[in-house]
Amino acid sequence: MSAYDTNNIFAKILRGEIPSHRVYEDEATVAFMDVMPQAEGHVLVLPKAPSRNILDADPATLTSLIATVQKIAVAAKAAFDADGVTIMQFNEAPAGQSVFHLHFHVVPRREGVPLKP
Ligand code: D5M
Repeated sequence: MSAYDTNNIFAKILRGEIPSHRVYEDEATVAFMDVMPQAEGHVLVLPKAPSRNILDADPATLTSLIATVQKIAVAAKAAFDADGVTIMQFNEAPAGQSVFHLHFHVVPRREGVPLKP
């Protein structure tokens, strides 16, 4: 597995070098809107700690991250009046990862509405 690249786009967002629509932040985690949403209200949740993906993340990072994922899932479901929430997370390019800073996708879902590709 490659090393963490400090110039990945989410590292730049965390450093404030490029803009994002931030919806949540605490001492360990950040959440912002996905620019290519697969459904209305698609949020990305990531740790501030520099993990490439779940394969190199330490347990403390994962503990705080999953707590924020749950908070965002509950909030997004309510905010978008959704019927459910899809949570996705990809590790390395063959598995679908395109930005190499650990993140979870939190996607509010409505009955009968498929995810956009
Ligand atoms: O998904 C990476 C996700 O990151 C993908 O859904 C698009 C999104 N993305 C890419 N650039 C940005 C910026 N600048 N702001 C917000 N969202 C962004 P992956 O899980 O790596 O396949």
